[in-house]
Amino acid sequence: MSNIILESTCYNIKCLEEFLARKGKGFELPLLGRSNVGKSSLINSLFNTKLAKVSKTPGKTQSINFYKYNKNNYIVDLPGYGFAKVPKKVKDNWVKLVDFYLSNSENIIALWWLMDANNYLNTSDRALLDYLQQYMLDTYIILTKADKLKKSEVPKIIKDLEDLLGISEDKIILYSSKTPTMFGGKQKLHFLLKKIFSL
Ligand SMILES: Nc1nc2c(ncn2[C@@H]2O[C@H](COP(=O)(O)OP(=O)(O)O)[C@@H](O)[C@H]2O)c(=O)[nH]1
Ligand SMILES: [Mg+2]
Repeated sequence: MSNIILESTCYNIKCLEEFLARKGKGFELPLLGRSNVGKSSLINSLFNTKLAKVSKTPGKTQSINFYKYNKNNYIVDLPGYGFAKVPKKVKDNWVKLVDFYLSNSENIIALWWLMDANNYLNTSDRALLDYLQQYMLDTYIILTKADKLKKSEVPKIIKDLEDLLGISEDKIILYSSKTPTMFGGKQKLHFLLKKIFSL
């Protein structure tokens, strides 16, 4: 059984303001990643649901989705970045929405930054590095599509990310939505959720 529900989908600042003004909310955990990285698939496979729309067309979802998790905490699905064929207007809207949310929410407890394990820290990920630094979030790296990796590639990937991001190994998690048990991914992420939200 799934223990999340999609509570709000925000396409504009007004909607975000209304969400952030709600009383009695718990913590929020935003999920960020390049479009097509596998964010929706991760949400669905992690919580045994089909709530998140999976799509082959990058840059489609330009909304912030608030999934209520375990009574009053929230998993926050941020719109994907790095879309090549998207008009400037859409990109500007991404910055506006994500900026507003990250700057104004007082309940963000950590960040899950999703990167494709087969193409990590690519140009668009790197472009986000400086941007994210200003928010000083407790960041975890989730490496998606890990089913496409050779096991022998894993140590180098972990070392690269440790070196380039200054993030410790225990904050880097390999995950496959196709085979969630692989690398103990699903179990590790559920354990992490409990830790992050102090459940
Ligand atoms: N092989 C593999 N493909 C995946 C995985 N997760 C997502 N995909 C595929 O990647 C594409 C984008 O997935 P989606 O979850 O919609 O990405 P989002 O844009 O980040 O929400 C879809 O075609 C998925 O089937 C994974 O763990 N392994
Ligand atoms: Mg998605």
